[in-house]
Amino acid sequence: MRWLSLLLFAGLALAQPTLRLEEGWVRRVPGNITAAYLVLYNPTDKPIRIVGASTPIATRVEFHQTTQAGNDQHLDLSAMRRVDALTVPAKGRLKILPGGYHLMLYGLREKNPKPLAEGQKVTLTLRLEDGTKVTFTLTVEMR
Ligand SMILES: [Cu+2]
Repeated sequence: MRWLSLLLFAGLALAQPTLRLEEGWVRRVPGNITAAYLVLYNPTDKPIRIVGASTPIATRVEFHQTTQAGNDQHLDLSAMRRVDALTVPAKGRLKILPGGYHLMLYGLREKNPKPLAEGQKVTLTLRLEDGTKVTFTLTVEMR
């Protein structure tokens, strides 16, 4: 019986997600496009590359880098560029925060009968380079 418990415990430990979400929110906007921000911690000793993302509230999610400080607030399309992947360093953090990177969410109107509401919970699934997927819950906020 003790061995069985140990095996179960080991199994659970292995099934733990490789990335931890420390902070995450989706900006509440009236329009069809918004941005999501998150801080991810990688507890492993290898870098983790994120190659894709999806959420039920948007038709498409892209990784963007803000190229001019300050324009992030208005989601100025001329002040951002798309990047293919994001890397969370080994035993370190990736801060996807205003002025740096953001996740661009397109097609909100197609997916949501009502505009996003303050405090609404939104799931976001990240696809890692090794094929695994991790899902986090973000909150819709006006900030
Ligand atoms: Cu963008």
